[in-house]
Amino acid sequence: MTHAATKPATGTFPQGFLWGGATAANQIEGAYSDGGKGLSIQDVMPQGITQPPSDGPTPDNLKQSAIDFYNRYAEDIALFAEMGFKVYRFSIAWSRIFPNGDDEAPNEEGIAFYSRVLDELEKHGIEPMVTISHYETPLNLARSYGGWTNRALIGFYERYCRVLFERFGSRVKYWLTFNEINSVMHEPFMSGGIPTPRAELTESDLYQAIHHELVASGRATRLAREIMPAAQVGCMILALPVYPLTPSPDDVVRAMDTAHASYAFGDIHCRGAYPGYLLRYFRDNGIELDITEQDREDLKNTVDFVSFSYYMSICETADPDKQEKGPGNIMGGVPNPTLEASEWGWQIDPQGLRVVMNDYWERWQKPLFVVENGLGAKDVLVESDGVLTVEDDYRIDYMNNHLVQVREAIADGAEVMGYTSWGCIDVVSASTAQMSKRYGFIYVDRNDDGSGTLDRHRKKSFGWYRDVIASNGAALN
Ligand code: BGP
Repeated sequence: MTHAATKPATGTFPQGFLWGGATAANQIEGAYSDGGKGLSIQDVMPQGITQPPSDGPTPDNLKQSAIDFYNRYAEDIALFAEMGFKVYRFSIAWSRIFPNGDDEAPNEEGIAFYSRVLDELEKHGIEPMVTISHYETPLNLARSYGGWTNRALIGFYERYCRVLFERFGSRVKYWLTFNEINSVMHEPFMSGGIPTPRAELTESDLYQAIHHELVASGRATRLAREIMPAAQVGCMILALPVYPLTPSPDDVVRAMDTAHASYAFGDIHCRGAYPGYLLRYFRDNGIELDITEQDREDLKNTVDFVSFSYYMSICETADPDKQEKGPGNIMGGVPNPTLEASEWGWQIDPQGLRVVMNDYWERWQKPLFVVENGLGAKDVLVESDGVLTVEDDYRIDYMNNHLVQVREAIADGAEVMGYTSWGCIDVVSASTAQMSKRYGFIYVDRNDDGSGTLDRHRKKSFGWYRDVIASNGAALN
């Protein structure tokens, strides 16, 4: 690949490294029914993944108004520019473009909104990176079609992609097909728009849904190449390095099996075919999928780069008495006795980031992009020199330590395109739907009960990240 033409010296970041931040439409925009937008699955998830979905929108759903990015995008993007962002990763809400998902024609008001966002980014010289589907499947596709269990979604998704590529293709170079695609096995509703409760779904149902998403991703990649030859398309994986809890070979094999369950998504996206270990799993478990010849061709449209989120690592063990899982990013796993955890119980492991980057680079030899990483923490707004701020040294430590490991992975030889921290401005949490789980460099005055002015305040980490970007990483400790 051409991105990093020259290898950086040990301890530095490549020239042109894309520093920035990431968000998702449903966690920031609000205005859930404005501008012709239809409902998405998020409109019936007032408690995130902690409770079953509601029948319809409920007033306690913070995402319906979120941080009002829909109206305040210009102010927010100006703050990103002040930090020196080179790239901003955001998602397009499918239900703003196709309110019901199966509409024949797109909603022009939705297109106009994202066009205004792109204008603003261009004004500040910030490269856009678009996630096409980030946990916000149109509700109608979930309720009337069964979400991604239904092959019909491939066609609806392709139609949606065609509109995005035709309308925005000359302005957006970096595209991600599905956010954290490997999470469908664990959160079928949020990740795959599948309304059937997890306990009632068979593994065949889930793998069939996954297959449809993978085919859709391949078709989107082919379409992107036809319509926007200069574009780069990436897959997006929830990265979760798996360590054996003990040196016992039984634990090592168990860790390998768990790791395979996620590797499969990268293997298919990067190699264009199902890996042997997954075919074996299907055989051993009586899983038979409907895979057409055309599907096999579609899967061959492999991605240009691999993007991923990284928050934590997990352990695995074969010991039946130690199977209890700790909390974590969607999947969780057996806790690591050597690590500390965030206030939400996600174990903090900066070196795991270097491990996973080496692993992915060696496995797929595709450029990597860290598109999510950060610390969800409770922040306290204080006054300092007459300005409201947050003294978030804990966040600075977390991010510094992770970025040092990105630098190490680059020194190890991994080709890395960029880094976008998650929730660069405070957003509503995906898993808990709380505002109080904050990741941002920018504090948003909004509380879990919906109160607050929505004013924005620069945290201490704001200036720290600005210095890191301005020095291309040299300011890291
Ligand atoms: C990832 C999602 C994001 C995001 C992040 C943090 O799984 O892609 O949408 O929210 O995790 O998770 P949470 O919001 O649950 O703290």
